[in-house]
Amino acid sequence: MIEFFGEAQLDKTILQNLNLVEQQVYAFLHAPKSVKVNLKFVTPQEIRTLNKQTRNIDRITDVLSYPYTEVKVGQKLKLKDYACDIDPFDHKLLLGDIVLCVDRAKEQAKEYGHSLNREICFLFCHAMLHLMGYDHIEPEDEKIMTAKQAEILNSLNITRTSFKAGFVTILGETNAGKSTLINQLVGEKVAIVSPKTQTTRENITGIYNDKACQIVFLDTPGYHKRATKIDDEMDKQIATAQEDTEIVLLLITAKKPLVEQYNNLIKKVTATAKKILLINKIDEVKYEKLYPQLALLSAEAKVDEILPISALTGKNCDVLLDMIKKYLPEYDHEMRYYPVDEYTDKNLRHMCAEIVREKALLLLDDEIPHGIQVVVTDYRESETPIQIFADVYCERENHKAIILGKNGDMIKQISTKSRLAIERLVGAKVNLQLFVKVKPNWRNDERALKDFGLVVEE
Ligand SMILES: Nc1nc2c(ncn2[C@@H]2O[C@H](COP(=O)(O)OP(=O)(O)OP(=O)(O)O)[C@@H](O)[C@H]2O)c(=O)[nH]1
Ligand SMILES: [Mg+2]
Repeated sequence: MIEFFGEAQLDKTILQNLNLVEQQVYAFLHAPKSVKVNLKFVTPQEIRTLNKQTRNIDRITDVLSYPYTEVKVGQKLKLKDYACDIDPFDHKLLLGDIVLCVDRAKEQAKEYGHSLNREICFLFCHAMLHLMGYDHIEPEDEKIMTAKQAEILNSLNITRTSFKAGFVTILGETNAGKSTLINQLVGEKVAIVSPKTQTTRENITGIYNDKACQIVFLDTPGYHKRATKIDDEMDKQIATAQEDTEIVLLLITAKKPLVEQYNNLIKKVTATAKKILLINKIDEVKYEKLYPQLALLSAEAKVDEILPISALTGKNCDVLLDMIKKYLPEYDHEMRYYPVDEYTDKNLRHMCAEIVREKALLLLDDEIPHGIQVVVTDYRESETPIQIFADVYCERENHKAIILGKNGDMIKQISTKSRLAIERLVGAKVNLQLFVKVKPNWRNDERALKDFGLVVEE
């Protein structure tokens, strides 16, 4: 039985769960039913005073326990051994006082990214174990206590109820590595990548799933100078990607001055969401060179977190996922915006067209790739091999000649590389046929942009 003291204004379910935790502790430790504890809710100032008075520590802590009865771990608690300590009114043995600071627990729940219910139950269980003789001064004892605590809370399903879900938008200059990062985080190729600038032209959704979380990432076109109508559309894509997102990842690269990049980027960000600043491509620079710049950046940047990563090698991407999870909203039920087996919002036709564009970007020099758009005109899945027909648009006749190459060599290379990548994607043999076409100045042509699906609906 718990006797509550003090104002906590806690949800009824939390109070019920505390009773369950208490009963479970007794059940797991084979304690008799006629025992009780006092649970006192206090303010941060009160727990600080108690810490000062009883532990000589000037700090606000989460929970304190004061045993009245000496109980030894592993020793069965028998009421007859404590006959003179039993309360004559209710015939129960008081194990001790637990003092809990709800405000501190609220802060910790936020820090750990889980519910207040889970945090309070955890703290209470921890304190109950102290009253039952457990402690964590020696590492060996700590192991035993932590295991028992997990066993009790797991049995009540308290640790497993939380689910995290939300939207995360990746922003940054062109070529910073945004598409490489989304592919790394999702574990699938959702966006094409190339060393050329302005590779990504529209927002692409990539979905990360695990047992307790779904993160919907949005890759965006990189910030770059405007020259044609397509650039205006790309700007609109970036703007819409910042609406209704929980977190923005701001990507800069370790290869250029950090503070300058940050200042340029932050000016363009409109989202009011949490901000995580990522310094990408750390595999390409020496840490000693980066470190002083990082120190300057930390002083300058007004963001929630800063993290150096390599999207290419995956370095620190696990840390990034944990960081993201910390800031995402928590649900007490499974909350998925997309089915668990979906990893992008784009269909196969679109992904095939993008693969062809990626290979063209990789194989062609300079200006031509930016004027290329690929459209899959036919996709016959029922045939073996799968038949795919695609038009490759460029802006001028002389560009067409370059894309075709001498004796059709270039288009053959683009086609072979694309076919192999598409076969990996669809897991089947493919026959790919490419047709090079000219659409003069299409990047400045509203109609053509609309036909290519590159106009943002307002
Ligand atoms: N060395 C190194 N290269 C990287 C890293 N991340 C990305 N790159 C390379 O940087 C280039 C640009 O990568 P993308 O992912 O296409 O960049 P982006 O930000 O999506 O570019 P846009 O779509 O044009 O905005 C590619 O050649 C990548 O392989 C990294 O962590 N390390
Ligand atoms: Mg990109």
